[in-house]
Amino acid sequence: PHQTSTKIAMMGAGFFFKNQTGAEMIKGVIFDLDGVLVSTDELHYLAWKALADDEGIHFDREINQRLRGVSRMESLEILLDKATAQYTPQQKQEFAERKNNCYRESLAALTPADVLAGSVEILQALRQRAIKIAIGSSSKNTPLIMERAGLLEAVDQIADGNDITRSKPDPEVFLLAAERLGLQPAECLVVEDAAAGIEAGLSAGMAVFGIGPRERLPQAPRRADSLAEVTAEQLLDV
Ligand code: B16
Ligand code: MG
Repeated sequence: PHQTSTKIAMMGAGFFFKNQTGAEMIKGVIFDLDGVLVSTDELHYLAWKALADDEGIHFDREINQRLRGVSRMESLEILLDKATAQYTPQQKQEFAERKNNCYRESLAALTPADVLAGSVEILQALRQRAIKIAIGSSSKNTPLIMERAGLLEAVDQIADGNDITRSKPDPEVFLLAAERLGLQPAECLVVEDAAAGIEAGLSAGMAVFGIGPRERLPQAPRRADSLAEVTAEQLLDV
């Protein structure tokens, strides 16, 4: 009898946490940072471009698109695809540091005005609905960006490039964000602008919402051009 009542209670709990479509109820939203809440893409581009120009390597905005959501060292490897010379690991480390110093200098000028349209409204609307909010970013500069953008108070937890060993499309950063929110992966929704991030969210077993053009995010089950075009209800309606 005890087993039966436990089973009924568990079934009841399961029923309670599912919506009409049978999907898990979303209790937490994990936002990617660059390209979703803040537009730092141009600053990344200018810093990589300065490095490439210094080293006489061809680099343009089209190649830059491939760096979206990709870690710093992986981004450097993509940039070096066009290089004719071979570089030692020490030289690569120095290149990455040089790019990062240039990028961080430009972040000093970042202000809350650089927060992308619709972000603050969505964050507030989610808070009002008692939805937990986390950042799941590949960037090791996340703490600086969050502070400069004035977003630290708007989120409950942060998981970023400093916390992980495997970057997107590996799900590590999103699984860590969910854990820090105290939620199961199936209770979380990931909001991402990069194909690698969509893949990471899906393999984490989370609901996923893409921000950006369809051509860039063919794997995204749902998408919008920007957060300004979606309401909190639409985001949570999985
Ligand atoms: P950093 P996200 C990513 O951030 C950027 O989209 C990507 O372009 C960048 O290379 C990566 O962070 C690492 O950034 O050099 O600052 O550690 O989109 O995952 O928030
Ligand atoms: Mg991004």
